[in-house]
Amino acid sequence: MDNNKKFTEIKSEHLNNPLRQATLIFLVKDGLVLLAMKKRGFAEGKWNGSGGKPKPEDKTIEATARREMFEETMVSPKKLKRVAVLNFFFLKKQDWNQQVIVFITNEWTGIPRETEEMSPRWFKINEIPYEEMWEDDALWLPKVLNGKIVEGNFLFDENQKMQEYEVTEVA
Ligand code: 6U4
Repeated sequence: MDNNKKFTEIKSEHLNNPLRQATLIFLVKDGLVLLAMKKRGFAEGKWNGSGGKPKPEDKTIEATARREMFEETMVSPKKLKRVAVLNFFFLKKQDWNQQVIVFITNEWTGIPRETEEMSPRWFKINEIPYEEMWEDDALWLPKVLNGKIVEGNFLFDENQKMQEYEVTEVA
């Protein structure tokens, strides 16, 4: 079966079987964006926003986003703007399938610090190191940094190479 057909089937299966969720937050100010290098586990060695999976004590996905950001970079975001809902499907590693809710904020308290899990660094928005990030980021991050709200679906193979994608601007 070709990947395109498979992609359509995988997406429709998940209409009745919601994906587990995860979060991402990007701090943005004065033409800079905070990225963090993941030091261990899933996505080790990639620059990304800060985030992770819900814990039972999180009442909302926004609470997860705030808790993860504080644990990983010691920063507490103020108002969060929800800018993307991204569904990631893996052909061979279905336990990696996830829906990532992406937020941006330009107000926070605290100064980003290195923690056991993440090493944060400010990048100019026009110097984001897309070649050292998840392959999908180049497709949606420029849009959300430009004020767009997006939805996306992405299919990856077992080597974390993207096979299929669709990104839609919703506002
Ligand atoms: P632990 O168990 O603490 O290591 P936790 O931090 O809860 O894990 P983790 O690291 O598995 O969760 O969360 C995955 C993180 O990776 C989330 O912030 C979402 C992000 N993510 C997953 N797939 C992504 C992708 N294709 N592109 C992207 N971010 C992705 O930009």
